[in-house]
Parts: sequence; C-alpha cells; structure tokens
Amino acid sequence: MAIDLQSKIPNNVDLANDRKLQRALEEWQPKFIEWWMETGPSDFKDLDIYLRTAVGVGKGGWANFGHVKMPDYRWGIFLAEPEPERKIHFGDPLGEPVWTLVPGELRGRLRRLIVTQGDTEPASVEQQRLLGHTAPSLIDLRNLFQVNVEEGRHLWAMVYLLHKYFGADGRDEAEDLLRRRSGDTDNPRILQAFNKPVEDWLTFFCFTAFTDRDGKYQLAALAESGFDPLARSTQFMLTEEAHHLSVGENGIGRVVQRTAELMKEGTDPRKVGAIPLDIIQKFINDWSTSSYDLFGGEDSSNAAEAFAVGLKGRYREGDGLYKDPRALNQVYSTEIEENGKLTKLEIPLRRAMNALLLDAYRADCVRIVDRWNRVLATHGITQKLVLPSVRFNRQIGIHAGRSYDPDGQPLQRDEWARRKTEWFSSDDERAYVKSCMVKVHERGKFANWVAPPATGINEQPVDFEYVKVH
Ligand code: BYC
Repeated sequence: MAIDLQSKIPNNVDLANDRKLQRALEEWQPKFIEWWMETGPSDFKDLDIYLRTAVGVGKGGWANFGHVKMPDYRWGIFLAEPEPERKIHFGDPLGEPVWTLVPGELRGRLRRLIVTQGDTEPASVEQQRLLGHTAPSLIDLRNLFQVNVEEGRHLWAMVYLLHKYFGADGRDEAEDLLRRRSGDTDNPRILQAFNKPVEDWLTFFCFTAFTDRDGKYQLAALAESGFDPLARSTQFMLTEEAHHLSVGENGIGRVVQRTAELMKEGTDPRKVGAIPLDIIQKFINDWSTSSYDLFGGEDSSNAAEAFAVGLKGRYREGDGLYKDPRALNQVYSTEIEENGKLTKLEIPLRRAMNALLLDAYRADCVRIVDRWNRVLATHGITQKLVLPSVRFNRQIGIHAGRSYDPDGQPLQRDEWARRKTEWFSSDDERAYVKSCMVKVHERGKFANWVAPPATGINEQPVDFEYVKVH
C-alpha cells in the first residue's frame, strides 16, 4: 500500500484519489486541532518533545523519532496491510469473504462500536490534560505526551472509518466525538471510566496499566472483525498501544520499587513524599474494577449479536484458540451472589462474549500484579499487592448492585459500606498523593516517589533530553 506522508493528512489509504473524502477529512482536521488546543495538553504546546510518529505499517520500520511540538504532530491514517482472500473466521458468516463495505443491516451496530471505541481516545487526552504540570521526570513527561498524541491518532483512525463508510451519519458522529467532554454532566464521554478524573501520576499509571489494557483487549477483539477496514485499523492501533501499556505497567512497578527501597531501609514512605503500599493498593482497587466495567455486561445480547454477525470476535479468535468458531450450544459458567451465597450461573456462550474477554484481560492483569509483587520480594518485603476479583465493586453487569469483598466473597451491604475505606482511598489519601506530585525537569532526575526506569526510549539513555523545556 502506497504511503503518502506529504499531504495534509499522512495516510496509506490513497486519500489523494478520493477527493470528496479527503476534503471532508481536511475540514475535520482544524476542528480536531481546535479541540486539542481547548481540551488537550495545550499548556505544553511550545515544548520540543522527543516523539514517535507513525509513518507506515511495515514491521520494524513504522515510526520516526524526533523532537516535535505537539500541535505540529503529523496525525495520520494508517491501516495494517490487507490480507489477501481473508475470510470471516467466526459467527454465522463463518467462511464468507470479509466485507470491504458495510453490510446495510449491520450499519447501526457497527457504527455504535466504532463510535464507542473512538470516544475513549479523546476522552483520555482530556482526562490527562494537566498532568504535564507535575511530571516526575522528563522521560515521564515525554511518555505522557506520547500517549496523548497517539490517542489523538487513534481518534483519527476511527474518524476515517466514520467518514469513509457512514456518509452524513458518520460525519455527524465525527463532530460529536469532538463535542462530548470527559466528566461533563450534560455531554459526558460514553463509557464511565472515561469520565473519572486523572489528576495525579499514580492514577495515570493505574489508568495506563488497567484502562489502556482494556483498550488492548477491545482492539484485539475488533481486529478479528469481518469488516476488514475496522480489523486493519485496530490491528495497527495495537502496535502503538503496546507502549501505553508499558508506561502503566512499568510506572506502577517503579512506584512500588521506590516504596520498597524506602521500606527496606526503614524509612516510612509518608515521611519523605513517597507512596505507601496501602494507598497503591487502593488505587489499584479503584482502576482495575472500573476497567472491568468497560467490558460491558457478562450476559449481553449486544455482545452476542456482534459475535453472531461477525463484527467482534473473541481474543485471538484468528489463532484458532477456540474449538467452535460459531460458539453454539455451549455455556459459560460463573458464580454470582444469591441470598448472600455464591451460586452457579450459566450463560449461553454467545451471550457471554464480554465475560470471556474480561477473563482474558484479567489473566493479563494478574501477570502484571505478580510482576509488581516480585519487585517487593526482591527488596525483602513480604506484603503483597492484590488484584481484586471481577465481582468486586462492579457498576455494570451481573454483579452490579451486589456486595462482595475484594476476593469476590459475598458481603452484607452494611458491611460493604463500613469497610469501604479499607479498600478505597479517602479524600485525605488522595490529597496526600497529590502533594507528592512535584515537577522535576532536570535531566536524569526523578521525584522521590518513583524509581527511574530501567531503560530509556528508542535506545536513548534515561537522562536524555526527552523534552526541551527551556
Ligand atoms: N460505561 O450489552 P452491554 C480504549 C452500556 S478502551 C457506560 O452490557 P456491550 C482506550 C453499553 O454501551 C476500549 N456504559 O455491553 C483506553 C450499552 O449501551 P447501549 C474502548 C456502558 O454493549 C485508554 C449498555 O450499557 N473500546 O481503547 O456488549 C485510553 C448495555 O451494554 C458500559 C471499546 O469499548 C460502561 N462501562 O459492551 C484510550 C470497544 N458498559 O448500547 C483508549 C467498542 C456497557 O444499550 N465497544 N455500557 O446504549 C464495545 O465493544 C461495547 O460497546 C462495550 C459494551 C464493550 C463497551
């Protein structure tokens, strides 16, 4: 596929030969910049930042690194290479050729999926807007902005699909993506976690560890789609997403390391502006569970339909992990609280697609929490961080409105209310975390609450001038 890096919108979708689409997207472009300046990290618009920019989709050579001012970032449209003769590999249309146009009867459902995916991207940029003011180091500042510009590019990826395949409706949706605002009471972002404040870096690292990881699993499920342009868009987005996840996983790992170092030498982290383990645990409880909610209900007719018609597959469906690609005549077994006891619940497999994806996601989260616990163990700390059960603190799905402890054991509602402060941070604890957030702009220096990363970016040293602040 030819890559055009010269035109106003860099792309590998041959925009130059689709004048109408090109014009429509070029009209949307200044509105995007306006949105970025109004709700994105525009306080930092004059800084030169060492950023990665996507310039193609080939293995090993898809990105350029260099110092760029964020408003000059080249947000482009890139789809993974098409796979010749690709067939739909799940659901009722199993074995049929993939669609390169939207089948009429799937229009509404597909548009809703693309809009929901698209909505999370600008939402996260809005949530993280002010974090640059308290970055604990230049490399962290750079990573924040890298995540921000790439979420912007992911918005472009979804807006391209809306403009190209959904006519006037798609153009309206693309406008609305710039109108909704994270946390706005009248016009909020679609999914709950994207309306929560992200005002300190412990939250940012939890967000990138847990919420961006939902992004990985949702994108992976959409990359299985029978609608080929969506599959190819999300496939390439996953390439960029990996870095965002590492920012979160390594970020919390570095906070844990710093706390462990202090504990080992007998210093109370609270006395020196670092973050005690019990507060880290409370933030993990909050962000892991609100990210569980992002998978939707465990028993979902929407999810069943999206699978049945071939729009959204299971995680790594294409790798042949599942016995029956139609997922018929099987059940998903789980447990739910009934009259204070855990009781077996069976959900027809197709209706349990969100639950399956959530299980795959949680297994990945278990792995990262184990990794953080290994950091504690190497410092001789026996205390462990714990990933809460998928039943804990749910607002969406079969467990919403029921009370469980973090292990997923049923609780009386009044006990939940009484013990809530054991599990979630208080105003004072959040204020304490905020008070630790001091800006550090000296090369190679770090705030006292976070250890330096093991390596730099793109083989640069950790003390590289990732952001030219002067
Ligand atoms: N909050 O049938 P249900 C990312 C709604 S993150 C509020 O149970 P369904 C990123 C739902 O919309 C990945 N509302 O579940 C990360 C539905 O409403 P309608 C984003 C919720 O529909 C960090 C109703 O409840 N991508 O990329 O199967 C930074 C019943 O829903 C929530 C996607 O989400 C919630 N948590 O599943 C940047 C992929 N959950 O339609 C980026 C696309 C459910 O009846 N989206 N509802 O009005 C989907 O596949 C599905 O929409 C969902 C929901 C998985 C989200």
